[in-house]
Amino acid sequence: MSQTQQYTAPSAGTLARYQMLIGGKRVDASAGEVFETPNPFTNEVWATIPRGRNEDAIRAIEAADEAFQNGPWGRMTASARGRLLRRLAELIARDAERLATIEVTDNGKLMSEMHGQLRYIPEYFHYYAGLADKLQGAVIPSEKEDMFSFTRREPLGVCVGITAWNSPLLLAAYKLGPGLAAGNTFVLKPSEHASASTLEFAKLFEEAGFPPGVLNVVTGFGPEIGEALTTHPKVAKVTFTGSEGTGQRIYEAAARGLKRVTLELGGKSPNIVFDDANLDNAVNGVISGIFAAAGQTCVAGSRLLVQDTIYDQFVERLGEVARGARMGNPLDLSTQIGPIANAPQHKKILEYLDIAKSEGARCIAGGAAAQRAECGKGMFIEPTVFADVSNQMRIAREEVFGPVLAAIRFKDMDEALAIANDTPYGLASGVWTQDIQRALIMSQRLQAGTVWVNTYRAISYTTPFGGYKRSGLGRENGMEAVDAYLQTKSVWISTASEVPNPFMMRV
Ligand code: TXE
Repeated sequence: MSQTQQYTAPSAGTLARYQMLIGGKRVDASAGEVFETPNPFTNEVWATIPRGRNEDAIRAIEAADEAFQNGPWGRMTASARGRLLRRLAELIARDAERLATIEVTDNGKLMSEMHGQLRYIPEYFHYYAGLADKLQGAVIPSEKEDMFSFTRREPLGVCVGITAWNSPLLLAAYKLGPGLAAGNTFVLKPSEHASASTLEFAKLFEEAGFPPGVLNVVTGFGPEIGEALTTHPKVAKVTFTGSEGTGQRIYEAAARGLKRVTLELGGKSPNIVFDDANLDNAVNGVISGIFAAAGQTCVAGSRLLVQDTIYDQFVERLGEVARGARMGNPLDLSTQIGPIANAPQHKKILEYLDIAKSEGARCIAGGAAAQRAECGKGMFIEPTVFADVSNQMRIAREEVFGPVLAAIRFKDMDEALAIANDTPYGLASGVWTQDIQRALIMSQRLQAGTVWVNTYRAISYTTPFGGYKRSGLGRENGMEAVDAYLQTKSVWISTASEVPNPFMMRV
């Protein structure tokens, strides 16, 4: 792909009309309702999405349950499940460009990033395809001479995956890879702000040869469709990526049915720069943490902690990069900062810019909606750097989810750690230093599910990902992720010729 290659939105000039996937059929919402989805760069409606409600969720859950209980999926060998996942991976790779274009049109992410993501997502499915037939139980060395015991690792049943708008397909891969490898069936609900790529992706399941009902996709607004998804008795597990508030509601609803839950919520991740760091690399690392994807990432390094000896010069360098960043059409490969994905998020970021200013933070770059010609009618925010931020300000405590950096000073490692850990969140963190001892101590003492040293925003299907504290529950990615989609059954087989005293427990 050349840097100058231009892409066009999938349905330029026409309105795409999407349908849900339930029980292997593409269907409208039962009530026939739809909602419109705008392209955040042009601000024009480009597609309609079914406005599913609880009754549609119930249809999908029943289809997933039928596929789990009675369909060929439940009887399929783990190796055969792996083969289907590998085929799916190949189809995603084949369609990477098309799927990436749809996601960019829907949520404004950069094509340069999405193309990379879509080429990487197949690796998730290859990894978990390989794991499918290695999920072994164990033969237990029983202390009872006449007993043969072993364990089986079995799927949970119907899993509901609820995803956010910032990376719908990547988040779906986090959930479907381990969940399907383990033998579960799924109902997936993408965000109402970016549903199209997931609906398009679902078509590949049919082509790959998955039995009907193994993956179902419903769409709609959380409050209108969420109750059935999180409380229906046939749902065994809910796995969610989104905001802390919605995560809490889902956790409460799922708890009433004693469902398993995995939650990946927001963060206020510290990116910490010591004065011995390679500062060119640190500048790039801080930029990638906060301005990539216009800051709309759960791991955004939105709190920059800089050692006081280099604070002023470092922050000024960031200001320069921010002011010079190329904004514009996300489909253009040379664009560095695209639009904000949706109107409520744009409004929320603008509110935080006002809050930061009223709290006394010093704005050294950006600080407003972008008015540049190349931004057209899109919902853009200028990449923003606030200096002289204290860790008690709201701009340092609450997730903004936009290109807004809050820069805080520290004196030494102890103070950096105290500030970094003084947050309700714990999703990620970054450390920039050339001192190995300091890097190790920091990685040990930072309260976060991920610590990046001299890098930022790196992910892998091989490496567990998830939050400490209020950033979530459980882990996605890596071998550990699959455990959350399995339950253990212990099987006891007596080799004795008779049953001993039936009035006593067999201990
Ligand atoms: O999130 P929600 P929103 C954060 C970010 C952003 C804020 C709001 O700070 O500003 O969340 O974004 C579904 N039952 N993150 O409003 O509400 C909803 O339909 C069941 C961080 O989009 O959490 C969507 O599919 N489902 C995040 C999903 O929950 C419900 C990434 C997420 O929506 C529901 C994106 C209900 N009652 C935003 N209500 C991250 N961790 O990366 C809503 N939903």
